Amino acid sequence: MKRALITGITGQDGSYLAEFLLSKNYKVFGLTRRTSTPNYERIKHIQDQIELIPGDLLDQQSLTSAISLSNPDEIYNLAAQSFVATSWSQPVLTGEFTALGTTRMLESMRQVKPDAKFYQASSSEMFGEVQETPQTEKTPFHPRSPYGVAKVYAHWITINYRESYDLFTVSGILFNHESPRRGLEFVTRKISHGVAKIHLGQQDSLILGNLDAKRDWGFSGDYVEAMWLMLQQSKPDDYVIATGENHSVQEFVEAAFKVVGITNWKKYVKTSKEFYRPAEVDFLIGDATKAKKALGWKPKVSFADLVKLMVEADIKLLQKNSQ
Ligand code: NAP
Ligand code: F7E
Repeated sequence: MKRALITGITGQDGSYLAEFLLSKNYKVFGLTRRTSTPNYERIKHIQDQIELIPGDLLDQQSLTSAISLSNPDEIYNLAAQSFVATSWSQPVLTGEFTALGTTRMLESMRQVKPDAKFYQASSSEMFGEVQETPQTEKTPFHPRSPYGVAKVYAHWITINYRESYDLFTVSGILFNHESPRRGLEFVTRKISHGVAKIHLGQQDSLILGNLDAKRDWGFSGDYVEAMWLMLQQSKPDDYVIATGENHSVQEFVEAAFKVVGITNWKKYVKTSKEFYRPAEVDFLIGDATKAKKALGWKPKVSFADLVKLMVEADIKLLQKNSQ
């Protein structure tokens, strides 16, 4: 039985990846940090099948212990301060978690389990102000937020440990991927949850920021498979994972209102400077040709299906909560 350690197991991707690896018959370990109230909402349905190990990206010893205890064949480093907007109000913490946290994980792996395979959660935010379209593994980076800058550091330190110590380390450059488990502050979930509330008469309006930003949105459940595939290759390499299609925030809004039969969405949507960013990433679209050829990966859930499944899941959730 293969063994995997997932950092960030309580997050969106961590929960889908844990499910996926269990379906492949892995023994799954997850790193969790201490909280004063439990935050196992996304993994409660599989909690009896996985083993949680306490630890924090800020604490080197706890990472070394987690790797030593789990003795993993594969390490998936998904933990990070992942919300771009927060990275301006907490830039140092974002650097500590998202950038240096990766070095700490790599260093602990090098010391304790150098033959493990390591996956780093790199991001399309590294492309920021895009230097070419569509973006590939070869597109130069120009990050536009402290988060993006931290991810560029983490990306290069992952490559550096591969080149310096001959470790099996890979970076997946994943474009935005969403699901009903997405945090409520990210724009897609904010919209699907807001539209569900408006539909149920629990909210009158939805206040958003820049409606013109365009993103290449896929489904998280599809993207965790790509992470696993990268670690099944004979050689470590980096891959872009994306749908190859992009849509504006406004298009997401329109599609979400359409799911509940509302066409005059402008009646409900307001914008506020509060949700604009100091430096915006206007336009992202990925080219996943390399992953398609080398990994045989392709996305399964379309944009329209993603919007529908998120809005419908939020309606169900709100109905359940109000019972
Ligand atoms: P998420 O839902 O925000 O989950 C982040 C996870 O990291 C949570 O489990 C969180 O734990 C954990 N974490 C944060 N700080 C930590 C610390 N100091 N020590 C230990 N654990 C810590 O993020 P996601 O959407 O699943 O994304 C997973 C990874 O992929 C992240 O690295 C993200 O930056 C990257 N990424 C995401 C996307 C996307 O579109 N989703 C695209 C590209 C890259 P708590 O539950 O305790 O907060
Ligand atoms: O913003 C615009 C906002 O916060 C998307 C993370 O998973 O994907 C994610 O980062 C766009 C931006 O995601 C609101 O200005 C408008 O242009 O959903 P988001 P993100 O910043 O793209 C990447 C790949 C990651 O790696 C990150 O970890 O939507 N927008 N109005 C808004 N955004 C938010 N959050 N809220 C609004 O009201």
